[in-house]
Amino acid sequence: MAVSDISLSRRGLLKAFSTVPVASATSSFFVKAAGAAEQAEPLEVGYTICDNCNQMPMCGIKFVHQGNRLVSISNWKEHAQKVLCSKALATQQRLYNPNRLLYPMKRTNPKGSADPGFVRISWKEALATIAANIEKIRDKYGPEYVFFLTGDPKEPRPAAMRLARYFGSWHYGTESSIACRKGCLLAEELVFGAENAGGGAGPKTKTYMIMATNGAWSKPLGWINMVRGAKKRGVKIIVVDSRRTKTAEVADIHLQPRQGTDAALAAGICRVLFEEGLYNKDFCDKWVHGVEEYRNYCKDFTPEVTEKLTGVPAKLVVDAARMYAQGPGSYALTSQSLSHTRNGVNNARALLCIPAILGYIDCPGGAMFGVGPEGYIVHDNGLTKDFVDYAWFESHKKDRLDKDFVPVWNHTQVQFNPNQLPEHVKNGKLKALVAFGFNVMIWPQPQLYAEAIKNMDFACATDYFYRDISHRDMDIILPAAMNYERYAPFGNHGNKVAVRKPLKPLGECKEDWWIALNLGCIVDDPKHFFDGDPVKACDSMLTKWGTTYAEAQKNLPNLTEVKSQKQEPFKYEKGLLRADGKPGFPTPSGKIELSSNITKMYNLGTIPVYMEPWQPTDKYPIKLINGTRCAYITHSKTRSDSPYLLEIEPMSTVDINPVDAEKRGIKEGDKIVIRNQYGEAHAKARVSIIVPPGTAGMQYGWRGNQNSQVLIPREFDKLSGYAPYFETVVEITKEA
Ligand SMILES: Nc1nc2c(c(=O)[nH]1)N[C@H]1C(S)=C(S)[C@@H](COP(=O)(O)OP(=O)(O)OC[C@H]3O[C@@H](n4cnc5c(=O)[nH]c(N)nc54)[C@H](O)[C@@H]3O)O[C@H]1N2
Ligand SMILES: Nc1nc2c(c(=O)[nH]1)N[C@H]1C(S)=C(S)[C@@H](COP(=O)(O)OP(=O)(O)OC[C@H]3O[C@@H](n4cnc5c(=O)[nH]c(N)nc54)[C@H](O)[C@@H]3O)O[C@H]1N2
Ligand code: SF4
Ligand SMILES: [Mo]
Repeated sequence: MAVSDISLSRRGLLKAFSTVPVASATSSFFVKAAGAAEQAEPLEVGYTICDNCNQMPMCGIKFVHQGNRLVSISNWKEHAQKVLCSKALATQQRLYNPNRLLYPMKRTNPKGSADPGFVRISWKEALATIAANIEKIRDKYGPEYVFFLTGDPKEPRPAAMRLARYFGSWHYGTESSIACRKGCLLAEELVFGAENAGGGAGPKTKTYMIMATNGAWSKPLGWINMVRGAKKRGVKIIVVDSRRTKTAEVADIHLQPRQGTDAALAAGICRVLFEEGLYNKDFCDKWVHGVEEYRNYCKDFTPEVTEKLTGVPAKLVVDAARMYAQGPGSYALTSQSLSHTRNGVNNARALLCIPAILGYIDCPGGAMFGVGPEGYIVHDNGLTKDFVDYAWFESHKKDRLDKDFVPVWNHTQVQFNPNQLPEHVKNGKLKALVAFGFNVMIWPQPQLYAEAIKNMDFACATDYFYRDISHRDMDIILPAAMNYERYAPFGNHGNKVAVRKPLKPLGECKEDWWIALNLGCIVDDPKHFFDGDPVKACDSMLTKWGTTYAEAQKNLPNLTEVKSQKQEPFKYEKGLLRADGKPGFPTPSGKIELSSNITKMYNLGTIPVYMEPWQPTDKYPIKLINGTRCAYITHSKTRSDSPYLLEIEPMSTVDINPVDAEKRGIKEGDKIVIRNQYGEAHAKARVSIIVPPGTAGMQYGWRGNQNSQVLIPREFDKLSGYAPYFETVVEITKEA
């Protein structure tokens, strides 16, 4: 049987759906569905966690099922994140999408064939084949020649990382080591020595700076309600965003820098704080390293120079600095946008210097460091340090292939940055890929990465769907159970955990944790893999926190409280931030570092300097922000999986300012072509003031000739190794 990528048209998909007995979110269908099967099994309640925007921790879903059939979903009111968005409602359609991958598949035609000839095989054959292939490579070359990768899905990560660990490969990467929050996390670690993306505006917060995040569309709905609530209480809100977003519309001051110029804006704001004596001198003297160096650097960034570089009016630069200084202030740092330019990490570091010199860190009303149960390190890095043997990954950093490419990343991160995959495969350094939820379109110039994967000795992936562009030249594709059908992982919210009461998987789907653990049982000692049981794997962490999966299930619908560190201010004074227990921050100097000792060590500068981003040219006069988030889309996923969401936007849509549209004779809804020296992509125009003149904005992730990743060059930030997805310049024309 040959499978093709989602081949049904939207109408075809909708038609297919009408035959699938799943309820829509409307109550009329619910009643009908329930009534029709009255004689059969009773209606029961289940609980799970939404995964449709790939964030962690996610929102809770309560669902009604009849036997193994999902009937309806609703807010899980006792959960920490309880208001579901459009993408969550669409997970019902995703679950019963007729194109779901339901069985393990193996390719039967040679790589590169128009039809890969995938045929159904048993789990036994699938796992044995994968194990045999990667063991052969381990025996012949070494375990590090096998590259383990998870895409944006966060839920498979702890199990996948554990598999890499006990297989013996330190080449474990994720979407976050390719292009996501870890670029900003790296900035936070360079400045504070630890993760601190800010947080909400608490009861003691007086001023709140939202740094390049449009949480109205990118975060669970509670976030924008938090911002609106703060505004009502009189908190002064400053939004730094190159577009006029829903979030920016709540602001008291909206600073709208030209894309990629945030380091100049931050230097301009810090200059005002220094010159007017508004910064916290005592805090800086005691706890901040590099103040004089940065202060000297900022001297050139007068409000007028700042205006020239960033486009932000000089008066607003001054007003914003004075307003934010009336703190205590908090902030929210973007998950991704700032990090997706060639100077991305420095742009993020520079913005973090503002709250740092004001002393807004780890104090009441300011930005606190996160706390959690023992060893908790969020799912990105494996849930707990013990679970993935963090220390082992630390000890192998210098063996990793990214050490010359991105030495600062290599020094600070346990995940391998695989953005040079084409080079590593060409040089024979990576020979096999074991992937979980992987999308080749994550990369700039994705065709080069697809080619690299084709040239590997062996490749396999787990996914909800067969994705032609990512999977066609792989050897084995495995069907992953969806969020309604799995136990692992549990959710974590501060001192509470959320477990699930799931359905049985459709077809022969298996949860990612089951797949990773059972593969682990073959290639290594089953004791390391809990005999292949995801619940036992969860219990290895939960028992340390004072509960078990079964106990937490008994508490449903309530979340279960676990032993956890208490949140408290001034942890740095009490020696609670550093591994050695001494007061201070976990940086080399023990202070907040405006001037980084780590970047200095690798001759990559000291303070976060401004670097001019690529400028529009006569030929390519429009700056393209290629990939902002939008409320009803997640990356490449929701395009074909959920007809509800395609109804809202059936094709790639580019925001273009009315001035630019008029110049080009483009009207709302016109088909357009976006071009630059690297390639072209097709889309539809939305004429909108969300973008300023000279800038266009779009979502990435559309397939075929709408794939905008071809427009991005492989030029990487020297600190993070991330691609400049948001920095490109293009021309946009009406399609002939
Ligand atoms: N131009 C541009 N490029 C970007 C970005 C941008 O803004 N612009 N953003 C970057 C960022 S921040 C991110 S996070 C990435 C997006 O990262 P990607 O990894 O590209 O994200 P998705 O499109 O969600 O693709 C993930 C794949 O995993 C599958 N999947 C989903 N959930 C599961 C699961 O639980 N298990 C399994 N086995 N499979 C699953 C989906 O079906 C899909 O095929 O793109 C990055 N690249
Ligand atoms: N609905 C939905 N939610 C999601 C996702 C999704 O796909 N869909 N993906 C999740 C993932 S993986 C991630 S990483 C997060 C990302 O979450 P966010 O970081 O909030 O996402 P973006 O919308 O990409 O970027 C935020 C804002 O940065 C602005 N911006 C772009 N470039 C610049 C610049 O140079 N300077 C300044 N100051 N502003 C700039 C953009 O205009 C945009 O409004 O969202 C997560 N949430
Ligand atoms: S924000 Fe929406 S898609 Fe994301 S986890 Fe919550 S309900 Fe799901
Ligand atoms: Mo991301």
